[in-house]
Amino acid sequence: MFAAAAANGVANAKRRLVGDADDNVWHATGIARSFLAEEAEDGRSVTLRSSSRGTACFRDNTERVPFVHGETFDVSGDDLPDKPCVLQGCCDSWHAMADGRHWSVESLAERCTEGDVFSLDGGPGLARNSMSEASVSMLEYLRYCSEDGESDDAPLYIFDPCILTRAFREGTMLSSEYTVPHCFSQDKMGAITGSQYRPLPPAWLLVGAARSGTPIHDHPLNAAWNSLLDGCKLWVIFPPDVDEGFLLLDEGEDYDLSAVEWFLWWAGGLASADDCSTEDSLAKRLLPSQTKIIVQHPGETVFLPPGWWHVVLNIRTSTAISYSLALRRDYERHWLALFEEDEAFAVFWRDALEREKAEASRAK
Ligand SMILES: O=C(O)CCC(=O)C(=O)O
Repeated sequence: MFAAAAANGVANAKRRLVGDADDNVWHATGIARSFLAEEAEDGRSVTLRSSSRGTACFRDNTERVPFVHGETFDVSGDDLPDKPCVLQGCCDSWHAMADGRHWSVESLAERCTEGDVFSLDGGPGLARNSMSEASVSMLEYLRYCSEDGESDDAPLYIFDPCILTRAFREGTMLSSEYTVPHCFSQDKMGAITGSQYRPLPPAWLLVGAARSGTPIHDHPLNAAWNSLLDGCKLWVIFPPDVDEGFLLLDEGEDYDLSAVEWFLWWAGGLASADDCSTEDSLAKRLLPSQTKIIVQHPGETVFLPPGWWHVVLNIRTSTAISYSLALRRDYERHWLALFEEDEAFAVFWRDALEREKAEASRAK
């Protein structure tokens, strides 16, 4: 079914990411051999088991908000919650969700041109530093998900910044198959996208094999929304003022925990099997009380205000769309602090917004 050349894509990507290091580097922790993620029947919790590190249950404790496009929140996003939540209904009419699995990795592989390559992240101890260092076609990635990816401890993850400019083989733009929810349509950072202060685009296509994920990080100035189209994701989200000890960021300069290692570190903190059948799960006992846990299912959109730390694990092979933006209220709240920390950035941003406003009123 797959072209013989396909393996070279992943092999080359791995070489780009870890140089000529022994191939063992991808299997050194043994996680792939010993790891199991089980979703509860009610869809609200995930138990992670690792023979070497223990068992931990993560139970969803995050509010669901029914969402109607054009109605539920103001177009500026001013009345969005100040806490992470899950919006239900944003994706209901999206073509990307038609037939349930329209944007599954299998369907994307069929619909994308073979020559189109997508940026990858990931790899052992590399997740944060490997952004867009290598790329593969969707067909190569599909094969990776069911072959080498199964034995890689922290699998490669398509984290592609070109969703806005990509087309399927038949010419349809990817971005025409979903709609940005109206409350996220006004990005105050749009005026500085592409500049030194916002070099990365705001919109990403994420396609991740089971056990791939995004290591812990925050977006200090930007809100984010992430819609899941296929698969299942497990999120742990900490408030901006969390004690940094919970983030597991302080293990030394070269230490770069992949998402799966982060989750298993917590599992290792338990002496005996964690009981997921009660509300007294791992999260409740070990993590700070404001921690949000989300078991995200297709059609659900996670909303994150700026500054909330998050770590995300693909429990099954998953496809998602991820956007970041500066809401008007956040620009107003954070500008002064930004000015004190980085005057050049703050002034550049303010001036760009003023230019944008002047151009818009000239165009009227
Ligand atoms: O779905 C994921 O892997 C999370 C993505 C994420 O954290 C981000 O885009 O900031």
